[in-house]
Amino acid sequence: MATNRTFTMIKPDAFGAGNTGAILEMIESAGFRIIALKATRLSPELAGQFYQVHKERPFYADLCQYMSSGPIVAAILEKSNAVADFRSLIGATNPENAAEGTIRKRFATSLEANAIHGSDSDENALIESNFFFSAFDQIG
Ligand code: RTP
Ligand code: MG
Repeated sequence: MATNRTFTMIKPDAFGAGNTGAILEMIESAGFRIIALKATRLSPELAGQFYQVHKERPFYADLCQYMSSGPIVAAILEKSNAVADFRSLIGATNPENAAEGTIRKRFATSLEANAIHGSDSDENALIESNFFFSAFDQIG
């Protein structure tokens, strides 16, 4: 399979708990190459734009508040089968259902505060990457 890319965010709960280094280590150990990386903080408006696909969902307002509650780390990652393999590495949305060895099993504290985001398609990976990074920020 051709090498391709996904996008991730280490969410405010995991960043605030000091788990960024351990999570990046799991990501690199799983064979993902970091193409772009930054620590930043979303305003409620930017969080709302990022998750606008969920704007009709009952958890949308809480999600925007939570995702803007503290700093996050955003990254673009490269690997063969990147989107699907990264979703496997992070585990189920609800950490109660996340498999052993996944990032959410190890670091998530609730359904909302679930430590990490992973793109759900190649198309969304590109949209989400461009939301945070210019071409200049990305190594080749
Ligand atoms: P993500 O987009 O962050 O990688 O998570 P996901 O695909 O596994 O889950 P998704 O359905 O896209 O939901 C986005 C994020 O919203 C929060 N959430 N809260 N309270 C709730 O019922 C609820 N459901 C989802 C989680 O932070 C989830 O990751
Ligand atoms: Mg999602």
